[in-house]
Amino acid sequence: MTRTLGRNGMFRHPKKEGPLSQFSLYRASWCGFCSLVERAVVRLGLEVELRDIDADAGARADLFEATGRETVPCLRVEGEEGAVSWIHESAVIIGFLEERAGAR
Ligand SMILES: N[C@@H](CCC(=O)N[C@@H](CS)C(=O)NCC(=O)O)C(=O)O
Repeated sequence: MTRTLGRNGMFRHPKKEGPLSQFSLYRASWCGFCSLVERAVVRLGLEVELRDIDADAGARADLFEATGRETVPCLRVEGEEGAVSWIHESAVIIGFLEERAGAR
């Protein structure tokens, strides 16, 4: 199952004219570190697709294929030109999102 926090999963830098990126948060409902990231997404007013690795076997498979782990939270970042990166660690993810939101 795919849900989106925010409007449509796409994010444009609110303060600068920047590239359009798409963020997908791989998460699980029981994961407290995931909740921390989700709260930051709401606080920062970002739009992030949620991919639940328990509810969606494809999401779990995508995460494992890309990272070699099933650890959540993990943020998939796809830039406008298609470059993809995967970020683990809730504190690192939140720091990245804060920077992208212009919050620091
Ligand atoms: N230090 C990490 C901890 C992440 C973590 O421990 N995730 C747990 C769920 S809360 C997990 O995915 N464990 C299963 C695994 O690593 O395969 C963070 O802050 O994101």
